[in-house]
Amino acid sequence: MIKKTFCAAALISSLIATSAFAAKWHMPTPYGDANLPTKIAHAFAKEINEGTAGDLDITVHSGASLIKHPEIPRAVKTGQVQMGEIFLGIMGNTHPVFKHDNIPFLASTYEDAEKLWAAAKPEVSKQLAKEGMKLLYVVAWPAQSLYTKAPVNTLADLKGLKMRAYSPSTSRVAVLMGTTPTTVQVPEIPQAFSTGIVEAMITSPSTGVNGQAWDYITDYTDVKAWIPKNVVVVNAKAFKRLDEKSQKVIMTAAANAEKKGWEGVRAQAKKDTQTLLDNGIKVVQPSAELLQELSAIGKVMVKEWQEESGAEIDTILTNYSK
Ligand code: PCA
Repeated sequence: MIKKTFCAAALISSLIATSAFAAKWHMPTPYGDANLPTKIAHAFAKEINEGTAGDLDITVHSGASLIKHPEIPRAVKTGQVQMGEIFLGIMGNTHPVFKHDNIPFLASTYEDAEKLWAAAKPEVSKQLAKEGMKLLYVVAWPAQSLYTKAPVNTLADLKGLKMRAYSPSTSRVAVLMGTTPTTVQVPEIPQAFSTGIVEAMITSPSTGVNGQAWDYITDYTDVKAWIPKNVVVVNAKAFKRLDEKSQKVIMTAAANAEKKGWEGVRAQAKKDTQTLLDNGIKVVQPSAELLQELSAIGKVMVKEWQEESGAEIDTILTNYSK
């Protein structure tokens, strides 16, 4: 009897402890569970759940299941959710600093992409803070290459095609390529191709594999034009309200996540390119002329970008060239 009372009391006090201190946070992400950034997001949340002994319990809602991708920045900003993952480029219309991410040949190796991120990070972080968000980490996608229904030697081969876009900058790339941009989110890619809404796209081998690109395209020209990133952010007020120990757990988990991303992306790129090949897609290296044409577009875009917001962009470019 005494024992039973004790157990009940222990149970009640543990319930009180849970309800008084455990915070339940929600973290919407745009892409499905098969993607590297989403796997990293799950591991990140787990590390925090364990590191705070359950005081901070983060649920990852992948594949835009809780909030549609374009709505995620606002959801975090307004505190509707506490954390979120966003493709950096989609914020290009909010502020030009986010556009560093989708410019052809500004950074097309993983080493340069890391350098570009180091150069852009202070400005991106500042801008996010103005929007009430704290930067936690980024995860890079494999380099972006060209998917088409016929071989491509030069841009002339693409003229007039309907090109998928996924950010303001990629719409601009499409226009400068002589194609017509249409914004299509990842889950809608297969249907957009089968209904003729788009006829070509530039994205990672991962997104191609994810959407079984072999069902609707034949050629993959490995231009590796840019290496974009997802960013994970936390609502600044929600972060401030946490005790110091929990804040530290989050920042350590964020640093681990970012490291995992840079380490994992190269192998992921190789593996997914092989899967494209295995499924019958013709994977070819780009012609020198095509590369030249695309890098000329990159130069135009850097110039336009500088004109948009001189001071911040010059800081990024100066940091990057060091
Ligand atoms: N996949 C995402 C973003 C970049 C990538 O490789 C997409 O295609 O929308």
